[in-house]
Amino acid sequence: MIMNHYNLQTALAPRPFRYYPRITSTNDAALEWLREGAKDGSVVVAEEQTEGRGRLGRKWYTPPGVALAFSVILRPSLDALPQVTMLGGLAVYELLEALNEGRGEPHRVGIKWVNDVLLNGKKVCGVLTEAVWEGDRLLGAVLGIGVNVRVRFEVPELEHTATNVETALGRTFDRIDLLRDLLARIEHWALRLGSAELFTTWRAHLVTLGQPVTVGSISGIALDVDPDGALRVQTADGAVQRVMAGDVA
Ligand code: BT5
Repeated sequence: MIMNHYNLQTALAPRPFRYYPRITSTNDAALEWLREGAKDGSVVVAEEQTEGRGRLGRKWYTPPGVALAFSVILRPSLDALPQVTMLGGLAVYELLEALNEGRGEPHRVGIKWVNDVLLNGKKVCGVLTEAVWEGDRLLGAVLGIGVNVRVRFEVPELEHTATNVETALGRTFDRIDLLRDLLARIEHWALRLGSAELFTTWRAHLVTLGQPVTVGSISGIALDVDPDGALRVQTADGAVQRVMAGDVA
């Protein structure tokens, strides 16, 4: 179903939300709204992003009508901030697991440290958290989530690494239904931000642990994650290094 203000209203009420048929990035609009005083749980949704972004200035591809691109405004405590990204990946993980429950075809869903959700080993979702500060006070955080529902990847750099929900699960989905279910899961975990339960559940679904990894200049075995999200990597000399951010290759 094409998104419009009316059918989103039906699915998202009573949350405050803003809908854009086309926008640079839903995180841009959400960051602005957060500074204007948006309530915790407010949502920005777009049909298309012209400058969707990932981490470190990378691009996130969001063509019109085939993806979910949205941002949720949260007001976590400072201690809970690292869990906002975990929350996003976990909510998408649970949604994808639930979609195939009771159906024959097994599929593998997993979270790749730190922010990718994989279906059958390929990236189906990315999560980008951006925090807003006033001096050293945390005003809030924007949890941006992109899910490929039926996005096609003809571009060479993505065709082997990315997938979409419909291809991987072999059936079609209504994006508005998916968004409604996902927001319910996000709210469930948002109430538990800062809890050991959120961390241990996220950790349990990480496909990265026990695997050989290279993160920046560090190579070794991914041993574990710390509650602040850092990855512990054991290098060949036996030393264990904590990595806060980066890409696992
Ligand atoms: C991410 O960054 O994975 C975070 C993506 C967050 C997107 C959401 S959409 C709503 C909100 N508004 C935004 O502007 N952003 C958020 P990172 O780990 O840096 O991965 C980026 C890399 O993923 C790119 O360099 C590509 O290689 C790859 N990529 C780009 N678009 C993709 C897509 N649609 N599906 C899978 N991989 C993609």
